[in-house]
Amino acid sequence: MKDIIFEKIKQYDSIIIHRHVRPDPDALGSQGGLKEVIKGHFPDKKVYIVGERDDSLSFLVEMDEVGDAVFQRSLIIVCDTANRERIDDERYEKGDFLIKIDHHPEVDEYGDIAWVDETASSTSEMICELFLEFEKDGAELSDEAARLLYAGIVGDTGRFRFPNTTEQTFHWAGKLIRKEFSRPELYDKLYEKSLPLTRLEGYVLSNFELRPSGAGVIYLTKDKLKEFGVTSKEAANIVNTFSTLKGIKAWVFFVEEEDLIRVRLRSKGPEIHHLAGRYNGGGHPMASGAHVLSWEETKEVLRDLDELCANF
Ligand SMILES: [Mn+2]
Repeated sequence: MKDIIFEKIKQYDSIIIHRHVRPDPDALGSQGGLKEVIKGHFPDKKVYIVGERDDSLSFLVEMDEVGDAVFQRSLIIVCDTANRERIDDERYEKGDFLIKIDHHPEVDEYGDIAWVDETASSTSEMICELFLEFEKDGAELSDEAARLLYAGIVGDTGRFRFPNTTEQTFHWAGKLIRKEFSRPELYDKLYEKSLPLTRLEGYVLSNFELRPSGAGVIYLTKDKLKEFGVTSKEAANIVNTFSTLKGIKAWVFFVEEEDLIRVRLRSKGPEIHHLAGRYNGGGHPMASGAHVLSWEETKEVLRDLDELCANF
């Protein structure tokens, strides 16, 4: 599959790379890293990355402006996005040829070619694998590509702590850190927290519930977020805040937004992605997202999570 993708990249003069909405470091790292890899080896090609700007992660990479007309003659590559609804910038449909590169469980088969590897820690790790094709052709990995891919791997593995971290992950991390970029600076920027978010974290730690099943739960209403001056998206950064609690198996953050309640699920035990799938969501076995439309419905989610934890 990697060789076919490399051939496709060779064929096109114009390539547009997408990723999922509400990007995380892996989405941006794989997207930006792939652009760097292609530009590094094929400097004459036009390579663009698209999607909404994310202020908190703009230190990683900035998006490009691309006119509608460019899409028709372009190869489109979508990184780190399991289903079509989550692709940022729907103009991906207008492209000449579509490639999906992803490590989430396959829930929506899209693309003229799809390379899905659930055993990869991150899409950034997959881009490292894809780089091997470039290397065979004489390519060198740039420092900037290494910085971005490393950030993506660090993001999706929780700094190499999550069980998705494999020998391959360390192999690639080892290669990437030989390049010139500051890891301390990268970590500082990835994990810095604002004062309001730190205060909210204090609130979460004091108020979450640990249930007899081993499930943890916290409710963050719109009013609560407003009181602390934190957005729902920012609150996503503290979803692991009580993960080290003794006896906890899985947990959920219910975060109220304008017209829905976001369900952020994490686990150290039972697989929770099927549960997420039943509530308009999906994701990885140990990290998933979903949403419901009422507080009433959160009770059903919690009941399901209790059952998973009790049976684990
Ligand atoms: Mn990812």
